[in-house]
Amino acid sequence: MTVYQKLLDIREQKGCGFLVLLDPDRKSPEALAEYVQQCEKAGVDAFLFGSSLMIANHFEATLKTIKQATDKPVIIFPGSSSMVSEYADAILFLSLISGRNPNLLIDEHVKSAPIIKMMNLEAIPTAYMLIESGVLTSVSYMSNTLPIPRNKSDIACAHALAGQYLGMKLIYLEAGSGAEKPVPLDMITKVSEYVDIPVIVGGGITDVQYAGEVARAGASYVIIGNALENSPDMVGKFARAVHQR
Ligand code: 1GP
Repeated sequence: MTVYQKLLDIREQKGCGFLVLLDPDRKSPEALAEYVQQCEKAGVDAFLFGSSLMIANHFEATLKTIKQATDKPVIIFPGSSSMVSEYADAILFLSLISGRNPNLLIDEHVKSAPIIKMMNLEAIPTAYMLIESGVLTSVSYMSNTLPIPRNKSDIACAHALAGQYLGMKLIYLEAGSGAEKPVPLDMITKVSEYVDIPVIVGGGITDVQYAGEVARAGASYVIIGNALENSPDMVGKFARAVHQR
């Protein structure tokens, strides 16, 4: 079964899936492996693995260690075309469709596609959309693109539908890691109702109640990074909030 099918099954069974972001720049491989086991026991459905910067030089070694620690899907969430590895279960093949930077609409893809094929890695075409979140985020700065204004759900809907018509399999509404304000609930509902493909929502979700509200607003998957890195004992509470939509 493909990882994409597994993600669809999770949404079907639980209403909303709970994903955790693992950042190799933040923890050692051993610490991440321990964290992954804790997350799996607490009800996490799958992991995204990546960073918009990648300072640490142990991408592959960390992935290998993580894969040995969990049976849940580990999906690369790449910050650039160099973040590809055969140790992952799949890769989000991201197009930053909210921006107008041609490198992130096609160029990085051309560089990584032959390597992904060679590694027999599952690529999941994903429409990645940055949503304004209060402060300039790393992903907005690094990608040299403007986010969609947070009060313009109609613009977000038009982008998401264009992504669907281009053949994307997922929409990712991203406020940015550590965002001051997460994606607004109203926008999540409107985009989820407007498109037929699943919607991932992440960035700046720090409290359990909001995570539940994101799920109830219509997100297919909620992704959390920072908030759990700082307090891993909260994983179970977030998982229950997301699954009880
Ligand atoms: C980043 O959406 C993810 O791509 C997670 O963000 O670290 O703010 O939870 P946080």
